[in-house]
Amino acid sequence: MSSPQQFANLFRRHPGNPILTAADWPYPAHTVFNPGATRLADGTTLLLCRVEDRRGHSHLCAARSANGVDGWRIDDGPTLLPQPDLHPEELWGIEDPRITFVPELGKYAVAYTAFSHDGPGVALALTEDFRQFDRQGLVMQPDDKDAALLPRRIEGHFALLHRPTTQNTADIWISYSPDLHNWGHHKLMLPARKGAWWDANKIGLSSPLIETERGWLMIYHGVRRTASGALYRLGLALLELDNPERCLLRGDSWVFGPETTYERHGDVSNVAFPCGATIADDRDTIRLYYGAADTCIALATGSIRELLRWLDDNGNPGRPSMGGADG
Ligand code: BMA
Repeated sequence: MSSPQQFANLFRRHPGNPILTAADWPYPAHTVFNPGATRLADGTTLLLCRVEDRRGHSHLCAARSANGVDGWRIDDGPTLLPQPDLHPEELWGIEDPRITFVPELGKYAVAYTAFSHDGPGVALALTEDFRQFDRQGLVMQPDDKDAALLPRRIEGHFALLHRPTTQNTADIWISYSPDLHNWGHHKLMLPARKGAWWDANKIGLSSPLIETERGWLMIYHGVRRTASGALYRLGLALLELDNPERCLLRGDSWVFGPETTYERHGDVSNVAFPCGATIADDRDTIRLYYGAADTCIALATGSIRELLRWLDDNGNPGRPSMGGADG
């Protein structure tokens, strides 16, 4: 049994939270949440927000800000709508985008959840400007979600992290492709921990992996089912740069979870769910954009250096039988 871990306030909520709500939208929207995030070449922060309408279906809408905090310019209408005629897997909407800039392509890859009768699946679209999108269709069949591409090839192959639902569990997997169309070499990467842990029942990638000198920093969400519903909180792991299947460190404790009113109460209570993060000009400050209670968008900031230090002090390489880092 490992000793209790040190509590740290690794992410600080922005005092202006929530930074975006449906009331800010230029057209009718029920809720706005779970945004993908990136910084454009000129430094502008772009959020690709999930917007749910009153049918209960979601589409994506871009919001841009010079400082990533306020002064958001929101597209006048939906930026990316479901296209069920061409893509029946999008019949009930598109959700939870995660954005990766891929220098080799000179394009942003947006991995999102396409939702239909068959359940959630992973779809991919490429874009240069978040105005025109080149849809690649489903890349992982249902049930699968929480996906993001790595920004560069690993041993000659594109790599996608995703979260298939398998028998009784939902763990993070990695798959590889030579061309973004054909996918294979599927490997279990990080398992839900089972038992009495904060990340016992389901885990999934939060923002896309962050490349650091020490390895790929992973922020993931963990779900614990309780008598009064699910709790969504965040944990950290560090993966080897040239072989992200190898987990170097995984923290036993969660580092961020629902505490404030806007995280505790909403359409789905007790949810803090980031799909995107950006790095500030100092190359250390991380801005984590998250959906709060499936209702609005909030921001918390942290320091990559502090997150790595916390993992050094509190992470462990784990053992397969414990569902730890090497599991
Ligand atoms: C997950 C996803 C997210 C959502 C979360 C909490 O399974 O569907 O879109 O924010 O549940 O409801």
